Amino acid sequence: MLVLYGCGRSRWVRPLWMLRELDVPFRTVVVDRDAGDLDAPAFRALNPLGKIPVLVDGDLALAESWAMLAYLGDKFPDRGLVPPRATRARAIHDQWMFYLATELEPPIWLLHRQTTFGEGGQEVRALAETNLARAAAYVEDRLRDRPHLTGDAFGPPDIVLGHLLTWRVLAAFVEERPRLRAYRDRVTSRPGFPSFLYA
Ligand SMILES: N[C@@H](CCC(=O)N[C@@H](CS)C(=O)NCC(=O)O)C(=O)O
Repeated sequence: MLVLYGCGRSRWVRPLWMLRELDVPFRTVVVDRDAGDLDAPAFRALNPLGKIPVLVDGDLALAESWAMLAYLGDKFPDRGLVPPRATRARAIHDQWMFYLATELEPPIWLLHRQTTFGEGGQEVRALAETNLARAAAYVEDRLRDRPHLTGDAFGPPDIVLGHLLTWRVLAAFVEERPRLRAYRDRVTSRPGFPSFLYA
């Protein structure tokens, strides 16, 4: 059986959401970061980086939430959440995944680190805010005439974007942008979204 390690509102929300959307059997292992679970040798054997999420499928222990979404989509092709490989639809899907990974998440991560842990000075913060505004404007424009990032169908890019838009550090930013706010509310209203983590 598939086993997913993680906790809280961390990036494990992404594969957890995906598994719930796929409606396939899986088991979760909730780790206690404060208790040092991520440093335990057994966990480091799964992910030497000591980070969550980790998805275990037989003898495969997979790190990186992005890879998990693609793997799960390909593993359960009949669910139709990830388009078949080497198709136009898959190319667009992958384009959005990589855009989110390389252009949108990094400035949000920097803002999170600075706001929460005081890392980086004002220059770093200003750069992050500029890059965030640019990437978010592109995403907002994309959502102007389609309900989801790749078109009509909901998929992994929406899982990642939906999750990013729930980050506390973005609360005010999203509130000021009605299209992003409506999108976030719509995708996080899906039954697959692990709303119990946000109660
Ligand atoms: N690029 C990785 C990032 C994984 C990551 O940084 N996870 C964080 C939680 S969201 C973590 O485990 N941090 C270590 C810690 O909390 O001690 C992914 O997308 O899965």
